[in-house]
Amino acid sequence: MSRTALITGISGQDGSYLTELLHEKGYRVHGTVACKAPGIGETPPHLHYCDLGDGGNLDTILDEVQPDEVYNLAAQSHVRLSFDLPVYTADVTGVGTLRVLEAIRKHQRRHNRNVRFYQAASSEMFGEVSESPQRETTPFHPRSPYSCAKVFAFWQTVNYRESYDMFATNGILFNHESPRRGEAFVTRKITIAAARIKLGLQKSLKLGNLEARRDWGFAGDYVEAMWLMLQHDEPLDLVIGTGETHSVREFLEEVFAYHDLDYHDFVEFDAALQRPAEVSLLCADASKAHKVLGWEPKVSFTQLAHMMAEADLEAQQVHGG
Ligand code: G4F
Repeated sequence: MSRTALITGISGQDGSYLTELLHEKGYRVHGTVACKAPGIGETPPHLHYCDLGDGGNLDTILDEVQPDEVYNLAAQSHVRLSFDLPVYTADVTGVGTLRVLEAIRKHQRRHNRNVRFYQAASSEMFGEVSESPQRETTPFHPRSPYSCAKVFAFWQTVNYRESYDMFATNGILFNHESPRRGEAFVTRKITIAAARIKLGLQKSLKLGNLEARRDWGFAGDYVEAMWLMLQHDEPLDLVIGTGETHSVREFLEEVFAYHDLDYHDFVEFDAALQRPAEVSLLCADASKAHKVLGWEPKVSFTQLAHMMAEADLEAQQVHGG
């Protein structure tokens, strides 16, 4: 019998890739969107409006959908914005996860059924890192309202697992990008601007800290890890990343060089784009995920940068101007 999944925040980058993967695997896929979320990627067959800052209709949605698996991807996920909206971010990204967990716990009891839960935890929780690469045992030191909210959500997930014997897991995902990445994140901001500069549609690009280092992978690879985590025989918290770290400057160089451009001619520093506290270095040790799930990333840093550069060049040729 086909299984049913519920994805909160289905209209984001990860929601669209995960929907495609689950459809390929024969799932019925339902998703929640906040009222103002833009639709991207494949249109899911069953949409439900739900804002995790409220969550008042989660019980109804769960009773209606009767999911076997819930993927909690909904969040206010922009780190810099979280400094402007700290309470909102804590509510949606942190307490919102608790609202989902509590709704699942009650739903399981009402219907005497089991639901597997995936929480989109984040490498931002490691923050000011005490060791590198970061693994499951690396202590958290969050550096933003966003990552503080994610740490809260992480421990609530662990607590529901330990208190109520729920199949609740945390995927500690490092940065993952794609041509569907939101335009306010640095990789997509760069690939759009580089394409527009190449086509003569834009003259310059303003950026903040170019020295921050991230472990960037392809979102399409990472949703597979999410799914594998819920197929495993026991609920675990796992680090998912490539094990390679690159600076924002390196991504910039790679993308501009793809278009035969020198980024020095176009990029301007804008202090307003810096963060009150920065995460300087992230690099994953995903050896446990490899061992336990057999998961490995397939797309390299260079392939990712080129894939995004090419997709935005095509998009700007069609829709730019
Ligand atoms: O692309 P970013 O905004 O992503 P960030 O902050 O690493 O967070 C992303 O990855 C996390 C996983 O580790 C997720 F949990 C989170 O939801 C999100 O998806 O910024 C990357 C780096 C930062 O160091 C930032 O300071 O790029 C630097 N940066 C430099 N100039 C910029 C800019 N970031 C943005 N967004 N815009 C700039 O102009």
